[in-house]
Amino acid sequence: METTLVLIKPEGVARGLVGEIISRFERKGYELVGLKLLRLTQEKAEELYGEHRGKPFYPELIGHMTSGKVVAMVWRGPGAISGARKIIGPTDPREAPPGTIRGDLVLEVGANLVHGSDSLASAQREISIFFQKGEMEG
Ligand code: DAT
Ligand code: MG
Repeated sequence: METTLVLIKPEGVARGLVGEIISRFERKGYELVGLKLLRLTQEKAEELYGEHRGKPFYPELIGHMTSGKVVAMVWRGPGAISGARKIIGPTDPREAPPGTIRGDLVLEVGANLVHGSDSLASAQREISIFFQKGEMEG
């Protein structure tokens, strides 16, 4: 069964939206198989967002991701990778339709609340940044 990494960014924890965000994936029916509250090190933030190194927003992105606690989750279910991205919505909140997390709860692209893996390869890579096999249930 497909699994994907979803990360609640620091502003999500600071705004008290952890429950709101988790409940959207639960209501869809995905199974929560890994869950951690942690503060990202510079190294882990750079590992997660390596594909964006060199882009103008990269320093701000890394600074933001290391600015407070995040919640790392692994969700499992049929089509979980693309399904989670649909629940999250497009990167730019101005493009994100109502009903998506970013459409309902976000104004700024630089504080768009949630990260979700975008492919099978990135899901596997990103899950392994945060979780060892034995830490995921079932
Ligand atoms: P996504 O998070 O939808 O996968 P992405 O991988 O293209 O989007 O970018 C990673 C994060 O970088 C994104 O969630 C927020 C930040 N970001 C992307 N484009 C940006 C921009 N033009 N200005 C500021 N931050 C940006
Ligand atoms: Mg991305």
